[in-house]
Amino acid sequence: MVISRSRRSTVTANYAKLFALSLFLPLSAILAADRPASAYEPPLLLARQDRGPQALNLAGVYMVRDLDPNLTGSGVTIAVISRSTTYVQGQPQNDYRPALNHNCFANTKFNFYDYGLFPPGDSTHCTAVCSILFGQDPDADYQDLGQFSYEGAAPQAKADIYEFWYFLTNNVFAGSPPDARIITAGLGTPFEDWWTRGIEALAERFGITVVAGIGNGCSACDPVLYPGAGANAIGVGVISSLKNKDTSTTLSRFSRPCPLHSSQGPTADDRCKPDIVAPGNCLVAGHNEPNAYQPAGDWSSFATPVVAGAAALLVQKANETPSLSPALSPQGGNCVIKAVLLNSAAKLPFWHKGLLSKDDDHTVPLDYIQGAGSLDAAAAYKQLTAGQYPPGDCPAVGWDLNNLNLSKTPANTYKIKPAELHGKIIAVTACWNKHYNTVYPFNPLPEKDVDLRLELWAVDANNPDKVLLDYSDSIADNIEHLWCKTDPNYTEYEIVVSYAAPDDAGQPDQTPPYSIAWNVTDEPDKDNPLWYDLNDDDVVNDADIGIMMDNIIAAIENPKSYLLGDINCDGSIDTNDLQLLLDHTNAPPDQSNTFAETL
Ligand SMILES: [Ca+2]
Ligand SMILES: [Ca+2]
Ligand SMILES: [Ca+2]
Ligand SMILES: [Ca+2]
Repeated sequence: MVISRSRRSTVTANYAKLFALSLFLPLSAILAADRPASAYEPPLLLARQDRGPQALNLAGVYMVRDLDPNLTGSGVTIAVISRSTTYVQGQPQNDYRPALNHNCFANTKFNFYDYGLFPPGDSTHCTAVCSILFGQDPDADYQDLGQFSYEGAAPQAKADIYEFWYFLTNNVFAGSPPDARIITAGLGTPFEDWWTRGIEALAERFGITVVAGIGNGCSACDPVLYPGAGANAIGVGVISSLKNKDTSTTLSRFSRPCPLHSSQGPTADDRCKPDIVAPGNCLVAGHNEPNAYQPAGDWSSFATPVVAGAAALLVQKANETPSLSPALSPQGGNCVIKAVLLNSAAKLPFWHKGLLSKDDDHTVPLDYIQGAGSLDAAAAYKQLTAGQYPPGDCPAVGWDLNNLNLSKTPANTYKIKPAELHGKIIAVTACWNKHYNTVYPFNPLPEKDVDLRLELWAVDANNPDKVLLDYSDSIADNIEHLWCKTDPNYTEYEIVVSYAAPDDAGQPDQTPPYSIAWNVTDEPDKDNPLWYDLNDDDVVNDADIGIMMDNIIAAIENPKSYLLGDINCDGSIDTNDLQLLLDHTNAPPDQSNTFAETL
């Protein structure tokens, strides 16, 4: 292999860094052939080319529909909040609607809510969002992909499209909920405002699931955006496409969310955000031609309808299954949907709680970039349909919607016996709503809020002493999350949700409804190339080694920065991780040929 001048200088620079770090690793390892990251594709990444957008396939939405073909969004209303594209002297010009002449909307049941002061116009943004949610076109065609069936996440859902300012004045200000179980918005503001709190209040008062984009990261100069950053909403971040010149690859293969493209938490008041991430680069309906499709790009606005569409399928299932009806309850139904989506989310490589170090793992429930992880709609479907169980003996997968009472039941215990213990993780998520005043300016009511705590105990039937394996107790979040390895010495586990400070006179006698979801899942797959392909270019080579070494230094200089590279998940980035990366850069000789083609 001929090494170009630029590549040779990269390699030289990497050697210099190695020397600076006084590393003891054998330098010969770095001379190993590059390894194509594409050599491995986990099952979820395998594309079904006959339907799209592929982002919905990756997020498990099509798998849900395969598991339960009845789930199309039928009977579910989704309220889409859409901003007018044009403003004149601060006045929205009513161009907020999807392009109704597009083929994929031929059968969509749209209703529109606006002031009607100007003739309605189309919005490119709303056209894209609505195609991800409601689109249906069996004869879709796109240049690199050929013919395929375009299927939005919930094509038979009722689509209620609200002009943003109309929604704010008619619904939020008036405290009047839309006739919908789901509100979704691909917009936001960096600061909490009366209307973002008003949306929080709607979620709390009526149990409506609010799904909103978290913002587009440093490159768009965005901090986390409200209402997605609000305590009662589900804030959605975006997973980046793999870097590749081939559009069909960027539309079907994704890596991780990165701070450049997906805004990172925590919020100003130290809460974890986002809550969940999803791919956003969907093929979406074009604005001008009835049969045109185009890639949406890696924006959280388009990851948001992927999550909202998955939530719509869960709501439909709950609509049609009486035993799942608590998921629709005005008193905390949104918490059930949130707990189910977050607890079933797939951890992407390098997921960790809060900062890289483990010091904060008990007090920070989620990852500041990934939230609870990547949407896995099929796992969420299984989590929801596993059913509700009251405290006591429970199956290994389930959920509950319940209350605590300071004097009668200050704690609830859910006992599980996983069938398998080796290489397993017990995942538990609890969430509840924060309180807001019901009238403008919808101020928070912290005196009514509760602080809960989540614990996981290992139990030995022959020994009265239980072992506390893990706990999650944030003082700021209204969510707690556990992601804990099973201990093969124990077959029984107790999940305890309790008041964090039962002796605190400020805690309410009765908690608001909390939802808890638990399941037993597999440990992260260390063969996933995304552990080693640090720059998302689909190849593991010395560019990744360079990033690893930069990050080793940066982690020392700024422990609070969000950095990739803790491959062995011990809470630090160091030479042990570098060795693991070098091990995976060392490919068999026949794969070095594939490398040339991959580039
Ligand atoms: Ca941490
Ligand atoms: Ca807590
Ligand atoms: Ca790479
Ligand atoms: Ca490490």
